[in-house]
Amino acid sequence: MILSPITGLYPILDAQCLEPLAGVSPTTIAQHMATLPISVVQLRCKGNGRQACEFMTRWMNALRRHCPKVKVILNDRLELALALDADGVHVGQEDLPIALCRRLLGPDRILGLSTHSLTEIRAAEAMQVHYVGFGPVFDTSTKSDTQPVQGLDALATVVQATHLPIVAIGGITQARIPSVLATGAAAVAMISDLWQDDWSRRLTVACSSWQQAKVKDKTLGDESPKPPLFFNQ
Ligand code: 3NM
Repeated sequence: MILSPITGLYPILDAQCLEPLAGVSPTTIAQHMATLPISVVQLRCKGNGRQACEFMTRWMNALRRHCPKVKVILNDRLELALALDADGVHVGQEDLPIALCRRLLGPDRILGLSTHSLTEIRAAEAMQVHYVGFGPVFDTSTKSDTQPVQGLDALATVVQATHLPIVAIGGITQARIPSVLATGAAAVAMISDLWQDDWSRRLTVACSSWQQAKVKDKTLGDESPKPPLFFNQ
């Protein structure tokens, strides 16, 4: 039994957003991640099958070698997750049905689902998912087919309404981390705010803002009311 890795910064390594950093190797980024309190990352590639296969294989190799304790979740590509022995899969509402994903993944691998309303979260509660993404919390230009912006109040409402860990996503920047943490969200998923020229500083700062905000939250006596989630592994 291990404590849920879905906590703190949940960086998404998105193939398109990483393109401008093509000169930086996955090894360099993975080595830096190994120095930070990061427990989970997601690999996301919306390219064709071959591009996704190459991208995810390259990153899996670098992450397994340099940060073996970090859980690696693949966006959508269940077949690659099995082939590459990833730790889990994240799917959207329109992707493979959750029951089928769970059957194929087996009981232990992490399964996450994107949601955009309390109704979708209620449905997720009856499924075998470990966490739900909820967003977009703020405006984002990274994903074009997103639902309307939800805002922090809606995020706080769904966090209170469910036992599932909520990963906040969409338009999250380092400056917004404290207000997202204050809602009780388990983790913050970030893409575009991380993958800039100064990615290394941004990763470090995002991790430390989360930790500082958490310490402040605890000092104010507002510890998360939710029990920790355990995985059988
Ligand atoms: N899913 P950024 S928003 C991949 O609302 C994704 O489900 C979303 O990227 C959702 O951190 C989003 O650059 C993009 O805003 C998040």
